[in-house]
Amino acid sequence: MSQLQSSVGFLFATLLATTPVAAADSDHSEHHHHHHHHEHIDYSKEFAAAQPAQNILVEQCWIRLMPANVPSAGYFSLTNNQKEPIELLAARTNNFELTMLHLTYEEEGMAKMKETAGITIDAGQRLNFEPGGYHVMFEEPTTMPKVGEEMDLELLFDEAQKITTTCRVNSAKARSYDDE
Ligand SMILES: [Cu+2]
Repeated sequence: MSQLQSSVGFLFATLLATTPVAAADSDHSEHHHHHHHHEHIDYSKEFAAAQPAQNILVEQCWIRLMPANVPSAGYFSLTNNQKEPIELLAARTNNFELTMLHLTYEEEGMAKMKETAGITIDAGQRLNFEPGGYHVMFEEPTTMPKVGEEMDLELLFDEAQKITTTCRVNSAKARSYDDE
């Protein structure tokens, strides 16, 4: 049993969702399995019922792919060209069992993580998901993507709207869409 595996039970038992990680630079390499999985809401019915969104743009989606036993992260830019605020509720992919909306933030010089229930983007605004901020977190791979391939990602919004986008799969050392 690796040190990571043996520490998981301890982490689950003792840590809250906002767990300090070692380096502000990195969202995910130190970001082991310390989420509150039981708080995760199942949106599969809402995904199935949702219709394609109009006037919401998802651009430059990329995945920072980590080894299978470590969470991977997804980033993109989201533009709300609708006349009302929109709320991003959830994300899903066929490649990972567990997909969460996550926010990295800094507190007392430490980078921390938390799961966010919904992310509002005002009319006419763009929100960039990027290292050190909002990201989609992927765990429990069912089909592990490969660097250089593409991975589909579905985003669910309020008002029963959804978007499917295609993400570039980049390596663990990537820090941007163009940084393979
Ligand atoms: Cu995260």
